[in-house]
Amino acid sequence: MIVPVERATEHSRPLLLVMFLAFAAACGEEEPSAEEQREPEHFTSRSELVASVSGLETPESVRYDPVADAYFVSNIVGGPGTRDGVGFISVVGADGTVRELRFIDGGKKGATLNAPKGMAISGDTLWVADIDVLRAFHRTTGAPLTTVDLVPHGAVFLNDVVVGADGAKYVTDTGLRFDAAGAMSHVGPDRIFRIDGTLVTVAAEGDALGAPNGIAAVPSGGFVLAPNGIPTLQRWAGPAGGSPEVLAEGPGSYDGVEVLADGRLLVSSWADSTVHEVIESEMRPLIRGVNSPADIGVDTRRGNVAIPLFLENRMEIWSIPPVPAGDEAGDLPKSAESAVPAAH
Ligand SMILES: [Ca+2]
Ligand SMILES: [Ca+2]
Repeated sequence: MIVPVERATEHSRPLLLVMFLAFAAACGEEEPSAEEQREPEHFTSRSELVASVSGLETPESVRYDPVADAYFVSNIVGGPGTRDGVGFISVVGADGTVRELRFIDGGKKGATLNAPKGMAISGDTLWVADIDVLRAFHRTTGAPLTTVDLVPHGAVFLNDVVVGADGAKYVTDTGLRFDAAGAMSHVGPDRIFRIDGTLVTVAAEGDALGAPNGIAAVPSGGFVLAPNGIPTLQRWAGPAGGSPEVLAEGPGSYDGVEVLADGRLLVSSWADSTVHEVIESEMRPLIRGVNSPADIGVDTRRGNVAIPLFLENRMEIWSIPPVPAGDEAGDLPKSAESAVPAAH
């Protein structure tokens, strides 16, 4: 077991969230001791804390908008699978200043949001995964634009969305269900949907996806997948590329994944409350002590990473340090670029 469910109960966390963790725990390996969960004294992060942003409500995902120089932050408010009509999207400046807490607010101005999670920006459209639909809003006004209903395609628990090199949207389906009491189960099917205009197809499906959570596009083509249910970070060439392959092994219970300009990857793990960096196929801790780190977002202007702390209703912004000196020697194959063949 890797996530301390008992500990969460002690702290009177909502049952839903405990159950959310329970899934991660059920899929993990060994539960770290309380000692291991604390910041190890010998560990000195190369990252520095830039800001801590409070006032959020079950923040699940962060997406940086380089045009606005701000982060969008999705707030679930309530259960992650509950169609309660309550949820909102915040705009937070790059320095951590909340510009507009409820930029898009479920139930207001024609907007519907139930349990918003992953987001992607395409032109002036902000796409938001919301349980079993993909919603589009205007990036600068927040006005609702359109909704792509994935219910007819069997969507269960949409989690993250990204725009691929081909311009289509790719959405992970973690395959989780919650009953009336808030108990969670993984029912599958694990899927990645592809949405091209109004055309929806299943681009990947099967247990090999390991309850897919985070997805990031690699500039040269293909994707990196951060599964919730297996400890393997994966590379996936795309719809024509077959099954995902092993990219790196780590603690599991992954949520967000980002590809950096230098080819490194950042991936968050609930299992050890850490954001890891991946250089080639090696995953190692970069930022520790971040409790329930959900879907991270990277400020590409400054080289910062924003980490939503799902269970703490806040977000932290940390600096991303350069590649360690020892790793600069030689021709360092870039993690993502080398692992994922270009999709042609
Ligand atoms: Ca909600
Ligand atoms: Ca997620």
